[in-house]
Amino acid sequence: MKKRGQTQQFDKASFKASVKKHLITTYAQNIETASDKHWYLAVGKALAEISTGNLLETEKRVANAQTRSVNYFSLEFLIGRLTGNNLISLGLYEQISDAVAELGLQLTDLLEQERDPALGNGGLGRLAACFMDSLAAQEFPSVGYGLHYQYGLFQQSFIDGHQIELPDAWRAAEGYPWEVQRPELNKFVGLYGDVSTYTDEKGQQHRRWNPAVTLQGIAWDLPIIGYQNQSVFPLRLWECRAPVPFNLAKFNDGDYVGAQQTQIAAGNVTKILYPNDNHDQGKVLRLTQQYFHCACSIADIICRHLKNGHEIKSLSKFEAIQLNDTHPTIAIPELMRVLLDEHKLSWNDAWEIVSNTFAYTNHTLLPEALETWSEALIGELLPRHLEIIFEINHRLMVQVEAKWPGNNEVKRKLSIIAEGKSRMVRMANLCVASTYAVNGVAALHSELVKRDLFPEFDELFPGRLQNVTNGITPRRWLKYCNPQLSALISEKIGTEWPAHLEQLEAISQFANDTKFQQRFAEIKKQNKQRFADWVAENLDIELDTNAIFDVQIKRLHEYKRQHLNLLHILSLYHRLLNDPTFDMHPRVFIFAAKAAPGYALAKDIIYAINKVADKVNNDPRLEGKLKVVFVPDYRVSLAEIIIPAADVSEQISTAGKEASGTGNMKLALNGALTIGTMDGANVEIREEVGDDNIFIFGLLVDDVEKLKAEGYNPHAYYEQDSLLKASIDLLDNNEFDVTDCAAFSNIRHNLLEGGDPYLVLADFADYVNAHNRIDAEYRNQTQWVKKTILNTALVGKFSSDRSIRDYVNNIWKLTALPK
Ligand code: NBG
Repeated sequence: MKKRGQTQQFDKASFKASVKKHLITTYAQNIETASDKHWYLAVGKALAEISTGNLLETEKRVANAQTRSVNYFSLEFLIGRLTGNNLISLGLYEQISDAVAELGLQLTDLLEQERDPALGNGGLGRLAACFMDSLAAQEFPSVGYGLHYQYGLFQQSFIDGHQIELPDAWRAAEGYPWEVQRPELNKFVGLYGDVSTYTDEKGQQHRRWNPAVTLQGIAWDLPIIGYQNQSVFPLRLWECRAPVPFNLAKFNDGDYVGAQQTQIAAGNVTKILYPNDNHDQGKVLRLTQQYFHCACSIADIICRHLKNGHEIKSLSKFEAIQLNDTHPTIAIPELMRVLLDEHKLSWNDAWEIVSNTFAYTNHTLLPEALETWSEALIGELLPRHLEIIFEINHRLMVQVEAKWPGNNEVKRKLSIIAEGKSRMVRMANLCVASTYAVNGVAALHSELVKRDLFPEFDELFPGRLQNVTNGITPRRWLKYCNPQLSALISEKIGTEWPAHLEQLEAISQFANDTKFQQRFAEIKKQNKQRFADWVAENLDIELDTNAIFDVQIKRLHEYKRQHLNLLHILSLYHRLLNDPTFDMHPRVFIFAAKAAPGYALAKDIIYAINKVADKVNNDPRLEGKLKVVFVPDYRVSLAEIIIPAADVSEQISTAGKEASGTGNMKLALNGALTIGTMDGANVEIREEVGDDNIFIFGLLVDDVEKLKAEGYNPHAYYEQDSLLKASIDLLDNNEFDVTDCAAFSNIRHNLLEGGDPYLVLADFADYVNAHNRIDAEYRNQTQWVKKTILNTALVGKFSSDRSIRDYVNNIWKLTALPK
């Protein structure tokens, strides 16, 4: 038997033969004329052969281990390109690079052919991908459950500075080489219809849902390859189709459109990923997606459980289900329905299982992101589920009455059903009432979940509310994306760190070592050059790598305050032109961000940044000191070249609004210094790297609340601070070549007459000060490089391996697979 727990065994000759075989037989290409794209597909397929074998092997080991698995339910998995990363996990990067070189090809060119599978919006989806990687790296039995969207997050381009959205067909016409269909796992899912009561042969009454519509769930597996351990776990994505391909009778009658209607409607369910980050749009199709996802996944878990020879009653002993935000909450009533109506369990037995199976992660406090669904809509689409939700709520209200007798106010607050003109089902309340653990995603956020969002629930269910600070996978976010820095680290501290990131601390002993500093700085410089070359080639903007590369990359949202960054840029522009004594080290401000298509102000901010960029990049009076680059179509593969090139990491959300952030961790790990507010995981990053190695500014959570309570007046700041006034006024005059004047005035209006809801003006002065400190400190390169080394060295805590261990120990209670 081959020994496990090592890197994959590899036979170069047979690998090359397999690539050629796929090129010819799978993709019908001639060896002599095949394009890089077809070679990439063939290489992907040849590698997928290895991982699919290991996936089946791992499934058997999980079944034999007879221990608990976690099922990670998420509407989003922002996995990014798989091929390069999978090569790292297989431990075959060098060997495959050699093998394809012998075929006359360059591996890096082939890897560029892969389109990012953008099956997520932002941090929440990327976190799910990092978590899957860390589960596999540590061999914890796990399945990721998601949707097989035909189109991922829209592709973004700019026309005259405006965001344009195009469909993202992430799968090539030839298919995605890493995915395999699992037809034996396909499922049927009902919708609509009614509920009836019947009496069984034992004389017991039961409820039965008679759906009016049936959909089919097609199972696709993507391999999650454990880091150099040969275990492979599935990311199982459901595609929706109609059970019958088309209506033959209608077709024969000549009604060609009518004949396809059911198939079209079913196809729409998994057609697109909803492009909203931190925002709930409340669309019927979205609820349908959520239910379709949950119904397929719950059915799959139960099938597996029974197939492994277990009784239904022992479900929670073998399966935990983690709800990634409230998006898959409908899984709770779905599991109740299956246990009550299909397995004929009593309410108490079913509830015992459900409330020991589910756990829920909250990722936001923003009211507009907390999902609610109209009771009428749920009643129509899922009539049986609504009954079950009512019963859960009834029992919850009994508990509330027992704890706070006669207190209707607490009842109104905790109720799953919100009263009002149209009654709404609050998914977060349903989650807290039905799960055994609820967690926030950074220490500060988890405190606010307890203090502000669910204080009474915390009293009612002591200990249920917990914290698990987010993390990022060091394999993709250092080893893969920054190969030179990785090599330097390995040279100094050995090669174990990608699986034990806390070992990086040993690097801090070299922080004052001149030789090491030089090498560290040289690598940063080369990474800046790599990115500058990309920008020159793709955006036709020349960047000087001696400038400070100042990076803000994340979804565009008012609370993330890209417009605060913009105001600072305008202030520099103003000073460079008007203050002859002003001196600054050259800076390049780099943005990348998608705005939700329906988020008008976010789009205006993109437009404004683009217009300011056009001007400053071409204004000779600035002598090249100020450059602004807005990189279109932000995605994982772009993050992989921007992050290693960053000197400064902008994490400038209004305190209390960013639950955690994870880009902050990636940038610090790659040696960028954070300029940030005391928000989300910035607080913990500061704790780790120390006050001297981070630039903290701005109001604290309590200050924000106090200022708002006192009656915040942005005009006062505008009038009193001449630099702020000059910067805002630049939004108003004809300094920039603006065709859409409304976009500029909307931003100005939002900040002044609109009341500046995210306190941009209140934080401006302190933000400018922090930037002035950055400017001064960057000029002392020895000190600066020392700080960047310490950032890399001291952020080991933010490995998603540690986050997963926290979940495993405190929530999921899993055992790693035996070797
Ligand atoms: C996001 C938060 C981020 C956090 C990620 C992952 C949602 C609803 N929330 O701060 O805004 O890092 O979740 O936890 O997308």
